[in-house]
Amino acid sequence: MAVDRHPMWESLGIDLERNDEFLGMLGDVYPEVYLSQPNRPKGMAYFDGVTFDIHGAPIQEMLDEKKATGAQIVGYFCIYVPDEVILAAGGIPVGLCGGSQYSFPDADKVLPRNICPLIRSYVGFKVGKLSPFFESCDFLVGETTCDAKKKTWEIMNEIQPTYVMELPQRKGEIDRQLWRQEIVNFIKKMEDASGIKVTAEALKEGIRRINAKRKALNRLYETRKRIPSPISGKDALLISQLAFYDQVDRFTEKVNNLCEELEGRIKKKEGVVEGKIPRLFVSGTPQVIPNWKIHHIVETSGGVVVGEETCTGIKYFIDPVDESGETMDELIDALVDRYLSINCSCFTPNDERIDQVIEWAREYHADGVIYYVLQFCHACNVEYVKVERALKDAGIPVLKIESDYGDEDTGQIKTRIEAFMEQISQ
Ligand code: BJ8
Repeated sequence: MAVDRHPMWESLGIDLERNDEFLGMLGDVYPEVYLSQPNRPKGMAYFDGVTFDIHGAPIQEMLDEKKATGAQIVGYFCIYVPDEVILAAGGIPVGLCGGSQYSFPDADKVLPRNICPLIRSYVGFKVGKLSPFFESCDFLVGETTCDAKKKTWEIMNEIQPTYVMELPQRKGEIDRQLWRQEIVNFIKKMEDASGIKVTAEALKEGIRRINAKRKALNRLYETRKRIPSPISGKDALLISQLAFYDQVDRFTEKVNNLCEELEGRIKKKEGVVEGKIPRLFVSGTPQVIPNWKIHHIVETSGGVVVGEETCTGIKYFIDPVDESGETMDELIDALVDRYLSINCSCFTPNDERIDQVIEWAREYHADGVIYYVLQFCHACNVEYVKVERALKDAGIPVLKIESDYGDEDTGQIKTRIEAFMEQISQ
């Protein structure tokens, strides 16, 4: 029997009526988008369960851990924030970006409407008291990436304590020094908040645990390189999205279990869909749960998404942190190196990202790339000029889709994606 989560939500001050309404909507959409897919791997049952109880079990688990150990629950919004440090101070990291338009009216009370939907969504969840993740957090960690996020932290800090890491926008030596100092400062912030001294041993263990998670995700994505892919793009995307919410070690184990099943399918040359179908690779802005729009359109139009270059994809798990260091200095250097190797559009120049898109599109045997831009993400939008040029030079077809979280443009996007798939299938 399902556990009644209302007492827990009430204790967190959640708007119960609207939370029920939001979860009801999710409960209506999920079967249509996910459970209706044919030939799903059995291992997806675990991830379905997490999604169905997304505002329940993961929250209760965090609150129980906090009660037992005094762990700080730390909300973050960008993959540059090193969750290894949060773990090393006995904390619980949780990703808080927003993927739903449900909370837009709440955000509009404190922010202009014409901003990136990802930001508008998470601000709305906070303002409207719609997210038990937010309400469980001791503090938030923002970062100086795009302008919209950077300025939003000032507003967020008026509502919930928000610590900001200064991320450089170039990758020279001076930038490296700045980022190193920012990681040192963040360690101090975690120590002050938790009352726990971060030792080299604890940091090494945090790195080991997050590396294990990244390795499991990498293993999952390796299976998607196969023709035919043993898993749908929607299912793989869901797992990448849940990586920001689920308990680290159990999530790692469940992803590895699923990979065993997928590797078994590969041995039997079994795909999630049989026959030759267009393979698409998605590049661009992150797709936060429950934003499954592009994948759903592709996979209900006869194609399959075989990889995502985004932060809810390869960028999150590629390149583990070097675990060989023994001292704090060595481990911090390893964190600096690894995190500065992420290629966000906020950096200039950012040519490594363009090379990566081409390299990964090839590795994943993609027939074409969908470049997905959330409305008002100027960095990602402008960077497309160079990405498009490079992809065309490499002979890889590309389609740019700019969209937000609404459904109004679904029909138009479907028509464009269908035409694109037809063109690349010839
Ligand atoms: S490393 S992509 S998670 S900043 S989509 S809020 S950039 S306007 S999410 Fe991001 Fe870190 Fe970069 Fe990744 Fe701004 Fe663009 Fe919105 Fe964005």
